[in-house]
Amino acid sequence: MFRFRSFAAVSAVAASFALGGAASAQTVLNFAHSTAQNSHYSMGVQAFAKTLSELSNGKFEIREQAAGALGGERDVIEGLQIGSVELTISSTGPLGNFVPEALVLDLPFLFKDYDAARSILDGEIGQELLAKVSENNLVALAWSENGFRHVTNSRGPINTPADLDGLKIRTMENPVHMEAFRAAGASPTPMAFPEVFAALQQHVIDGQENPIPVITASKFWEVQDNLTLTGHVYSPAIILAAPSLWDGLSDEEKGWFQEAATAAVAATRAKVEADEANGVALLRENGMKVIEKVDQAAFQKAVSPAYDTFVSKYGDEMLKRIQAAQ
Ligand code: EAX
Repeated sequence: MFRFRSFAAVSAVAASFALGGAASAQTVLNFAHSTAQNSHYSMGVQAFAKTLSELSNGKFEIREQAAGALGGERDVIEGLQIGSVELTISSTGPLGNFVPEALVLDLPFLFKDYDAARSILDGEIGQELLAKVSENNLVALAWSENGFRHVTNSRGPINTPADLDGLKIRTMENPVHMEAFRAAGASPTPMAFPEVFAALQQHVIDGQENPIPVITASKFWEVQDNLTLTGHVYSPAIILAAPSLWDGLSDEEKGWFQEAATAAVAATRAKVEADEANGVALLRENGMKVIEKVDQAAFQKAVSPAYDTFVSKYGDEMLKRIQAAQ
């Protein structure tokens, strides 16, 4: 029988039980992402944090680690696998290095618009791909959203694919994107996102490509004069948890995390819509020259060899399912 040393010890223990376990240690979880505070990803993290805190009665506290504070997206995904980071919202850019089946989502001009992308990712195909991700020492909670990617550069206006010729374009660490820009005549330079702003500033690279929410949140107008709305890739994002976190949760707690992820996706998508509505005007106000109308078919043709390379390596079964579903 455990004997308490003093009356004070007895009353302290009794008090903690009397508060319904509220004295149970609060768990602080790092939630990392590569974009700025209050960006589309950040709004998702904030919604996740609020929902989880409410559902868990304050047991779980989310600490947002924005703007690549814990490293680039590839580093953070590796961190989830070893348990040094607990949660992230990441583009699928580097994901294919861990889950090759996810590379199909990075093919240029695959999704025709936001509605089609969201419907497919929220449906059977998306759930199948989330399960595939979770087979690779990761826990995939939900598909979120980065947005349709466009090209910026500091050399001059890009009106046609020929204008990409010889441009040093930073790409994500993604073989499909690198192949697409190589096929179009550019010189793809893979780089972790936290290094991009400085590389543009120092003209180590001429340009980069990202969705409007990232271009605006990163203030790329400070280092890029030209934007062309190519819309060449729909960039999904994904909410991932570390297995070391997930395996320690009860079934009820796992349900809380899933509900929080659902709230996060809604908040991110809402911010993407707001940025899509207002971002181009903001970029123009800050001095960028924006080309809105391009011959997308010409760009689609220029990057199409990326499909041949992809299919030769990974087959076309999932690709055809996604194309047939829209
Ligand atoms: O996920 O690396 C990229 O260009 C991504 O779009 C960015 O980190 C947001």
